[in-house]
Amino acid sequence: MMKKHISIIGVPMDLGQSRRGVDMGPSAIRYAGVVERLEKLDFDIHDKGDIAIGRPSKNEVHSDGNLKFLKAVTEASEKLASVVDEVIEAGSFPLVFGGDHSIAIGSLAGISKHYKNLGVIWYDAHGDLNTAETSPSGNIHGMPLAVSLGIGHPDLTNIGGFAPKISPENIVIIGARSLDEGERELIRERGIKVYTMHEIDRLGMTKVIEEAITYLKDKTDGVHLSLDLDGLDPSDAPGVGTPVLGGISYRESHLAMEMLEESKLITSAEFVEVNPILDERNKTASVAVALMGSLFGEKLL
Ligand code: 4U7
Ligand code: MN
Ligand code: MN
Ligand code: MN
Repeated sequence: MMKKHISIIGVPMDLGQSRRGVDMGPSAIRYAGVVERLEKLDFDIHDKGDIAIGRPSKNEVHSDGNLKFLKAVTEASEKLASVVDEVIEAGSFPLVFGGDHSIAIGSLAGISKHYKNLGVIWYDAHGDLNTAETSPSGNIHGMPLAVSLGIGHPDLTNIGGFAPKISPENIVIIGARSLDEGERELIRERGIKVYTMHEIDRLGMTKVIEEAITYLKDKTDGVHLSLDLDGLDPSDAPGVGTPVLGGISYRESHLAMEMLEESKLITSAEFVEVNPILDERNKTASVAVALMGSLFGEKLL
């Protein structure tokens, strides 16, 4: 196999949610040794540094209805989309560090240009399928999957100049245990595949990932992994803004990453919602880095 290129892109964004601190996620992940770890594997790592995130003016909080910091999130998404686009254009694997999950709007905009049928694995306690109309919080980090389906404010759905970025039958959500009513409706209406904690407990992670791979393999030409650290149980990943009890374990997550690596299906990835201010001694960033190790082929023996 040719030595592959991974390009790291940090997105110090925290305007998609209300708990400040997640903007320090990229630093925490780098501090946990991600570059050194992945360099030990068969990859050339190019750390492109962080995208510049503009600070909004004081009166910009509720800029548009129930969409907090719409303008700043839109600008950051456009920037990220073009950086991700360049990285793929150059033949490198985009590995994006959040920042809150609103950054997936930009990642998916940049990535999906390059695929006819992009698949998405959304590893998360939440569906992130809200719109301004259904969101209980107005936080855009609860909306990126809906936005990528072309549902939501046009400033967001049209990032990169086209919509939608993905289709509902190419999505697999894994780890869901906190869904709002509007999200449930959207899941039913569009027939989105969801493995809630119930299915993970009942089938086991092995079967869940096997099924997800089978489901996506033939109909997609690339698969983006969007991993929200709150998909894991808060005991394993305490440094997140919206923790939900009863999550995926550290070990199940490793297994999932190892199986995805074996499948050779994943063509881009992002690790989001690491909040060092809420963390215990950088544990959550370290978990993220360990999972990246497995995703990129680290082996015990
Ligand atoms: B995350 C929530 F209401 N659904 O929309 C919302 F529960 O990216 C949470 O998955 C969203 O962390 C969590 O505000 C977004 C809430
Ligand atoms: Mn391109
Ligand atoms: Mn999320
Ligand atoms: Mn979440």
